[in-house]
Amino acid sequence: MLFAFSWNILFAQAPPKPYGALPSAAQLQWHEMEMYALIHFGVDTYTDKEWGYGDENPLIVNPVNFNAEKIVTTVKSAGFKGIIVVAKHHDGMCLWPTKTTSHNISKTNWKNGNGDMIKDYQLACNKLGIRLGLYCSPWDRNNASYGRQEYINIYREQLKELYSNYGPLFISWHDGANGGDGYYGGAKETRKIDASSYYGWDSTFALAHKMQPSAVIFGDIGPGVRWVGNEEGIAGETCWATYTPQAPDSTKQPANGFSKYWLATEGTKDGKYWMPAECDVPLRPGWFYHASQDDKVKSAKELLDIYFKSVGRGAAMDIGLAPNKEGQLHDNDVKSLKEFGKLLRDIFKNNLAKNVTFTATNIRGNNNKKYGPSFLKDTDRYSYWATDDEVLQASLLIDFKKQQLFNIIRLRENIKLGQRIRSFEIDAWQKNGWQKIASATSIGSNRLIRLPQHIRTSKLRLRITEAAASIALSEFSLFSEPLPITTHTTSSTNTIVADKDWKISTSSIATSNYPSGNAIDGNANTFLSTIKDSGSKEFIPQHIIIDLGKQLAFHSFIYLPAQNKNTEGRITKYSFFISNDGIQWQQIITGEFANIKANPVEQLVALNKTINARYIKLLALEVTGGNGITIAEIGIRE
Ligand code: FUL
Repeated sequence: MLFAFSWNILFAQAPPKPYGALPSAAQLQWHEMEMYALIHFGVDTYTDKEWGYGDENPLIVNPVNFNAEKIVTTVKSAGFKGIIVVAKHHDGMCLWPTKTTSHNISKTNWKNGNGDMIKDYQLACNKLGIRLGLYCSPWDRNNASYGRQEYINIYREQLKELYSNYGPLFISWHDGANGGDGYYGGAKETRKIDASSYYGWDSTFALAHKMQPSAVIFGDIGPGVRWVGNEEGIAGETCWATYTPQAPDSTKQPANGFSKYWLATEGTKDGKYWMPAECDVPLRPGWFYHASQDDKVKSAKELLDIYFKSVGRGAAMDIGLAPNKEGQLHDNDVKSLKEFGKLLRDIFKNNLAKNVTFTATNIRGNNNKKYGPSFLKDTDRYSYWATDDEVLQASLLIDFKKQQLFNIIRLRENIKLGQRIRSFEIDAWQKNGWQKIASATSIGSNRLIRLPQHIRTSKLRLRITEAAASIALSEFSLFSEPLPITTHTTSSTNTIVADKDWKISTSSIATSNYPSGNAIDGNANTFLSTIKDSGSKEFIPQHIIIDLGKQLAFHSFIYLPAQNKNTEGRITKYSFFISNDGIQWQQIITGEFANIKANPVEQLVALNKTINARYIKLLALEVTGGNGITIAEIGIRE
């Protein structure tokens, strides 16, 4: 009898068994970072593009005032714990003196061809205590062997150079854009690859794991960290740290650029792998520097909003930074980043629940010392309040003994034991009764509740309403935002020179719900669409013509695709024409709206001279998918 009794107590006090997929040591460290920056610089910085074709002369690159330490210092002041440097983008130019291709930094005049930008960043990071990660684009529009096995060997050699000379890295970043037209050593052709099999990702991942064990691997399919599925920096309201990637074609293997990436926004409840989300979003509309976007830098408040929707949902926030032609961050960017850092420090410096007493409805094995709720107050992410194995619902009461004002609640699970909690609710004591003030689902490594307004209360209650296994919560803290709460506004598109007299006509008829007038109404939320449910699925080039009413002078034109979740119908290749009679047309430019699938921001095309014309025509040659085009706005700029 005595034996059975003590056995019971002992058993009840053993730590909870981990549940489901679990994080690795590298993933745990990554979770603790929460925020980092992604630095894009290269030939595109000088050509004003988002994707280089691969034929750029490296001599155009000359960042005379580049100072890695200065950039990393700014990054640090914003509260970021790491940077990822784009070592090679799709244009193929390597920012380190690689042996794998002559298309690299040594062919520039920067530091007389002796520079190594990645080394500079590595040294600056070491000095300032910031972690380094690298992004080496799998798609290479410069390399002659792209599309063949030979290129995969070159790509792996490039990774080997990076892994052996610039580590230890915290992340190896692999994006999903691949295949398409490019220079390819002068072939200038379109090369389609089978994204499911071409890259042989398993072998590349094995290489990364072996050479950089401290690094997580990022991609559409992880395996360490998944792309959240958009470039707005926003995770799902529900965002599970576990995920099971799926291929769009179930007979094939999912791969980077070949997955149902939209499922990654929420992740998979009880998914096969621990594969938390990273939310990447550029500080400006584009990833590379464009002087035309100097006044479109996201403000500190906008960054804060993104923080709540990424870090606040258990994901990481990855903000894109774009040094300019001199190799420096623009003053507007620096200002915004510094303000954001200050805002965060001010908000989170004082945990208002630090000195309160929590009362829990259940404590594992009744052992307050080992599993009691006082562990919710320390900053250790792995000390925790736990319930008995069979207790999947429990509440915590907080009595402030006075009125307390706050608007932010932070919860964390001890993720070493997996993601266990499924849903919870929070009540505040208001005029002699409980009133529900929040409810949510996933917690995982971090969950921030930002109430729509500050609340004053003397008692608070957390109710865990569903859990897959006993509760293992590591934090419950409260904060008060010093500023009035602002709602998120997306960076505004400049007003375009639209006029009542403008007339629009399309070669393919716009659908009745999305009429052509929407493309010139100055409202980014309405759009024209020629996508049809019936008829051929194939896209046939089509155009739209705008009669400006009279001859106007302009220097550039803009195109904004529909701002909805449907990625179809965004124009990727175009030609732009002008006319004065609507009959005889002159082609002014032909080009690419790069990265528009992942990042559907306003595209500004400089025409490099003053154009005088009454009619403009945009011919869509290729789209992201679907049999038509969408246009939220089209217009000209003086
Ligand atoms: C994408 C690329 O295509 C973009 O140009 C950018 O680098 C973004 C971060 O990743 O896949």
